[in-house]
Amino acid sequence: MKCTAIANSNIALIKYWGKANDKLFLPTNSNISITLDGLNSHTTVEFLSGHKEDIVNIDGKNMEGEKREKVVRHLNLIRNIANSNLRAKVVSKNNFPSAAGMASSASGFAALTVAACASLGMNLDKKQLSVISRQGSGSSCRSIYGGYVEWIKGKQNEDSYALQLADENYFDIRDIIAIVEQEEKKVSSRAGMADTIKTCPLYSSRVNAAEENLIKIKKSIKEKNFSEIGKIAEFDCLLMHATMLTTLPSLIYWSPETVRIIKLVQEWREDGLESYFTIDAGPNVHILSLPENVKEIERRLKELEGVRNIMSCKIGGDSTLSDNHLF
Ligand code: 2P0
Repeated sequence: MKCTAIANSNIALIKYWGKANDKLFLPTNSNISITLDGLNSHTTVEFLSGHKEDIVNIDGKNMEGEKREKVVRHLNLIRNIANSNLRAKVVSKNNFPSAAGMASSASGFAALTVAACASLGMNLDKKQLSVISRQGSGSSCRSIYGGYVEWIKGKQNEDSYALQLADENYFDIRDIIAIVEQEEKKVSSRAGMADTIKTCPLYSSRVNAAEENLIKIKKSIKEKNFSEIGKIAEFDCLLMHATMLTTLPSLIYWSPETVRIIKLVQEWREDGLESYFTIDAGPNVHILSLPENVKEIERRLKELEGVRNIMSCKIGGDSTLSDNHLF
């Protein structure tokens, strides 16, 4: 059966940066994200008899090497669960620049999981889908859900999963993304976080702080307290980047434009334009704000020379199946 799924990307407010178990993709700390409306991966999967190999086409290119292997490994996991040995054709499109700190692996593996499991006739609930998706790429387990999402770290396979804290209509905050570079990053998140765990002397302090900040931000989400949500998200971002900076060899994902925008956001805030930044493993800056400030933030970003593109996102919904097949 041919099945298609669409999944949105997400931006973490409390970050995932490191695995307690590399094989199972168990994170060292529980983490929280918001799902991003309109930044999505759209993926069609069909399992066919008579094929010798999986075909993986992403954004119009047939994948080879490590990128293809990641997808094939995930298909193997799903085939194992479904007790199938059929090979698959996978065609996927992202509507945003991949691999520049835009978390294409999150939406990509969530859409792949939903489409592939449906294609093999598995009738799974969202929690089960998040457990499977997590093993393709950790942050993708959060993209199974819309809204405000927690990934509970767990101790073994079945108890490390995502759950929805609140849906996309609960509290309207926006993510205005300043794209300063569109190129693929030199060190992948997967390799970077493994190096950080091995070499960063600050690592355990940040994990402890993340667990405390997670409790605090859940309270702020419950109270719909944007100022607290923003402050905690910004602080956790800086804590994560502190561990990246103090990894050997050093992981500096920022560009000069990144630092410029960080400082501007802090100045804007002092002048009454309330906004907070968060940054993934890349140079682009996500600016969190309330709906009434979006236009003004976009206007100010447009004036900056180093900003190549601006994308403003509402909080998005769950991953879904679709009839809009790509082949
Ligand atoms: C996050 N990132 O919480 C953090 C913040 C990047 C910085 O999750 O090895 O692509 O596939 O599990 O999920 C990026 O890590 O890594 C990530 P794998 P993934 O969004």
